[in-house]
Formats: sequence, structure tokens, C-alpha cells
Amino acid sequence: MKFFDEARIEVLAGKGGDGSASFRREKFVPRGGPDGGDGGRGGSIYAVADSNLNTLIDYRYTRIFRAKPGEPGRGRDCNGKGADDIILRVPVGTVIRDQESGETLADLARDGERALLAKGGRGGLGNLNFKSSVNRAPRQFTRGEPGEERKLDLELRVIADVGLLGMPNAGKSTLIRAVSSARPKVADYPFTTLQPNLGVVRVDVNRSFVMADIPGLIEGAAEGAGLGHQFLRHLQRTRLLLHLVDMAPFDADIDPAAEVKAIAAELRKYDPALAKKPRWLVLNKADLLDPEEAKKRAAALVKKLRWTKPWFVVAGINGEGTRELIFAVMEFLEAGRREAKGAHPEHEAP
Ligand SMILES: Nc1nc2c(ncn2[C@@H]2O[C@H](COP(=O)(O)OP(=O)(O)OP(=O)(O)O)[C@@H](O)[C@H]2O)c(=O)[nH]1
Ligand SMILES: [Mg+2]
Repeated sequence: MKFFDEARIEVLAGKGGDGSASFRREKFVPRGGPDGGDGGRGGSIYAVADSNLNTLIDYRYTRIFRAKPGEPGRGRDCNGKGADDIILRVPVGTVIRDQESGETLADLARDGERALLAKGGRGGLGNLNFKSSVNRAPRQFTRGEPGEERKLDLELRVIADVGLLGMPNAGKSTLIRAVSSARPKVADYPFTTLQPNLGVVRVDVNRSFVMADIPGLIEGAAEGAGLGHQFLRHLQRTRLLLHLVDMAPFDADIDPAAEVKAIAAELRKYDPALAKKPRWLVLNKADLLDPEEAKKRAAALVKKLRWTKPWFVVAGINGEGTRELIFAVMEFLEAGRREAKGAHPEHEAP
């Protein structure tokens, strides 16, 4: 499942510092020669791909990046200091385009890859540079050049890290609303969701993952029941499945354990590899039960399924238990990313 994460930013490199027109002033040296130094370089702005990031969300909050100007040159042969460059960290896979020309400035496909977005202005020359045999007291100097300025479009193709799976009405869309800024429709009838939705789950600064909410699945989906099982293809490239179960079904005859098994069977029919993907149980709607009863039902379900993988009790509707869930997911994904990095050392940042 892919979608495009986008941001529009403006980058303004720093102006170069002006050169200086100054003359030496010393005791007993009546007319000292020129000693005006050059201006410093203005700060440039670069983008660098960083595999620890996976969204452009930071660039929705801060949109304008302005580097500092270089310092002007001074007398006594002092050159002005150059300004610091600004480095914008972006996720690997970010494509950067100039808004006006549409030209692609950078396609940062590998960790550590770097691109110049706006060049700082060169510093001006001090009068020292203009000294010659015919003009020993030049008053000329040049001004610093302006820095480049650009309006940019940033675009990233995002692949979901985590997929939500479950029967209709299990509360998948409610959960993604609780933990991300995605706003899919929620309603108390089956098959509310007809299109996959993606949301970015932000756990902390620089720690986030992408979650996919897909339409509900029912027994017989492989034979076309409900909406069929075509939507399962959106889960194929995820790293983890969260299997949602309504632990307080309206109809007391419904056996949640049987439902879990039915979904697992549908996964196998669709693609045995998908059935082998890590899958955690998320027992939802705990708010409808008193805490003791919720614990009892969860324990009974886990026992009946002989469940050995992680499981969580949550209530998407009020966010209860979701924090613990998303932190566990984040840690699981980070461990996987570290492993992948270790396996391909050539992708390490220089
Ligand atoms: N009490 C309670 N109700 C919930 C909870 N989560 C979801 N619901 C309700 O359950 C119904 C179905 O929720 P959805 O989030 O639309 O379920 P879904 O799994 O996305 O359903 P489909 O899109 O049809 O597959 C809605 O009426 C929700 O308000 C919860 O934690 N507690
Ligand atoms: Mg839904």
C-alpha cells in the first residue's frame, strides 16, 4: 500500500558578507596601505537522506528555512566568517522539486545521500584585493552575493509498516483515528471502510510509523464473501499485522476465538507468506466490560488460541491501552530496521 507524503517548503540561503574598504592605521606610518578583508560566505542549505526518518511530517510544521549571512570583512586583513550551513534531514526516498520550474533537484534514494538546495552567496572582496602597482590606495570593494532562494516540493512514497486486520466492526478505523491523524469514517454497520486508509503514527520526535486500515474481512472472503479478499494485497509489504478482535460482541453467541481462526484461515488461502507474517492480537472495546471481566475474557481467549505472540487489550474509542500498543509496535519496527541496516552495511551513513 503506497501513498504520497508531501510538503512544501521554502529555502533561503544566506547572503555573502560585504568586503571591507579599510586602510592601515599605525603609529609612525603616515599612510598605511589597504587592509580591508573579504566578506564570509553565506550559509547554504542541503538535504540529507536519513534512514531513521520515514515521514515528511516535520516539514508541515516548519516550512521556511533561512541560513545566516556571512560576516562582513574588516580592517587589519580580517576576513569575515562564513555562516553555518543548514542540513535538512529527510527520509530515504524523498524527491525534491523546484515549484516554479518543476525540475527535480534531488532524488535521495540512499541513506546519507546529500543534495544542495540553495547555495549561500559568495563573500565580497575587500580593498586589499585591488591593490596594484598603479593603485596603491584602492577604495574599491565588492558586496557579498545574494544567497539562492527556492520554493520546493518534497514528496515521499510511503509504504505502510503495519496493517490492521479484522472482521467488520472490530474497530480498525476507530483505532487508526485514535493513534494517527487519519480520519476514516467510523460507523456501527459492517463494511464501513471501502478503501484503505493510511495514517502516520507519531510516537516521539523522529519516531514514527505508517499504519494501514483496510476493509473488514469475513469467513469465505477467498470465495468472494463480503468485499472479498483483494484488499489483503495492501498488507503484503507491511512488517507486522495487528489483528483486531471485538472482545465484547453484541451477539453473545459469537466466539472471538473462532473469528480469529477464521481470519487466519483466510490469510492462508490468500497467501501463505502473509499468514506467516508477524501478527499480534489487539483485543478491542475493553471499555464495554468492567476491567476484571476484560482480563478474564482476554486470558480465556489467549488460552483457547494457544496464543504465544504479543497481545494487547485496548479501547480505540477512548484511547485506553493504545499508547502501550504503539510503543511496542515502534520498538518492534526499530529492531527490524537495525537488523536490516546491519545486514546491508553499505547503506550506512558515511
Ligand atoms: N465501545 C466501543 N466501541 C467501539 C470501539 N472501537 C470501535 N467501536 C465502535 O464499533 C463500530 C465499528 O467501528 P469501526 O472503527 O468503523 O470498525 P471497522 O473495523 O473499521 O469496521 P469496517 O470498516 O466496517 O470493517 C463503531 O460503532 C465504533 O464506534 C471501542 O473501543 N469501544
Ligand atoms: Mg473501517
